[in-house]
Amino acid sequence: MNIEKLMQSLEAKHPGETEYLQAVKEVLSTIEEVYNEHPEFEKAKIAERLVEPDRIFTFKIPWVDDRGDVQINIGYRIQFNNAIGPYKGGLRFHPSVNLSILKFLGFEQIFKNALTTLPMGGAKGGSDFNPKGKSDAEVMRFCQAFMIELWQHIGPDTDVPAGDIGVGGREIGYLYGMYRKLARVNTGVLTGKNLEFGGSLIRPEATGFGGLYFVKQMLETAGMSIQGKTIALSGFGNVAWGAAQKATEMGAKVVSISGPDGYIYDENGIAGEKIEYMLELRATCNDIVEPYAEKFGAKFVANRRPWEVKVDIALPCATQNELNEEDARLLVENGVICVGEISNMGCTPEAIELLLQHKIMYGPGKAVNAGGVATSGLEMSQNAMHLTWTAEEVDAKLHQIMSEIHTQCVKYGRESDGYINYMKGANVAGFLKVAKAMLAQGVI
Ligand code: 2IT
Repeated sequence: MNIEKLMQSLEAKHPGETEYLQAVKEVLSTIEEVYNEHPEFEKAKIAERLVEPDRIFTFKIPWVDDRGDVQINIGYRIQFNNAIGPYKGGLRFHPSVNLSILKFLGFEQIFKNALTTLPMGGAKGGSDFNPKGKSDAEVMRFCQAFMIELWQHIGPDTDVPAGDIGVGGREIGYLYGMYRKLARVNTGVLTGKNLEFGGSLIRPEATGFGGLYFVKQMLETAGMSIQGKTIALSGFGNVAWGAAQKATEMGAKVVSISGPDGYIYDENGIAGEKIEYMLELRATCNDIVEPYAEKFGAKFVANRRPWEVKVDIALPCATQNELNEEDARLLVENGVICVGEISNMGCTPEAIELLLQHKIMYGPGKAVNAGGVATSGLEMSQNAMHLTWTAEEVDAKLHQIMSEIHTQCVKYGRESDGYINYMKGANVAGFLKVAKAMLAQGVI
């Protein structure tokens, strides 16, 4: 494989799609070695076929706001690869959403979903709709208008969307309601549903829980314990909430959360009612964390990110490229031992490079945050069987899946000096599964 040539041709075809090109480059450069050991991959042009989505839908979403004004947003669904199972991946509603961001997320999802051991292909979608400050009725009308366009392209065995940033239980409910009305069927077409209509226990917590199961195993593999460690989290959404719960339960101390306005440093630890307060913060729809400082007497640092705090473990839980080279340098200087991306592509390539150079344990999002989509896969299984599992059953399965992902990362990521390159391990393991499936099914 000639990565340089392939990247050049992608840059020419998709100029300015920086996040997408970043995600592709990372995967290609880590699978190069194994790719070249398999001439059949080259012959079937697996890499060239993998980097282009199967298809992309873009559509206009007109809706009426509470003042009676007409609003217009753009909607997307990117069906990237379904070689190992139905397209699967979340919907993101955020003003930053564009084709590049959704293509990077869809591309990552292929490998993440392959790692979960469940039969799910990769997809992503969303809209530039900004949920901030919107009323419940506006969110409902927007979700309904979004689904009027999307419903024909999805289904329980074709493409199963879910949540991502800006899309939680409320939005999934409104999307599901409109799907059900249009398609006239009740099926597991979306995951992240409420319990009353086919949702799974543990799904809201799953990304954070899975992330902590993975990080705990990383530490244990290096002969360390998570007990008593300090943790910096970014974000204050579903993912940070689940992560804070599980980290606290494991005996670690979470000292930060963050929002677009800055970060909270709580040296006493964010536990108990303080974790539940994150839900309240989110419900206000103002997208700020500062009120936490006033309520609990903690420190608020405006317009900065929490990576300047001295901690043992840093867990980005907010969005892509939220931890850059300078942040990584600060973390290393402050003695960080592990950085685990619970957000997708949370670290910039320069930050990753620096962490690897210093042999810091680094877990990439597609392994560390795979518990979310894995539990979505478990929701699909329950829907297909028309039954529900207990929280204990789902949690046990999630635990098992995270452990298997860890094993795969170690298998393909261990270097000659014993250091485990989890990025390489995750990319190679995910890639091999998808590549073998594509080979076996011919050129299609
Ligand atoms: O990035 C992710 O894996 C998600 N947003 C969850 C996707 C899913 O289908 O549950």
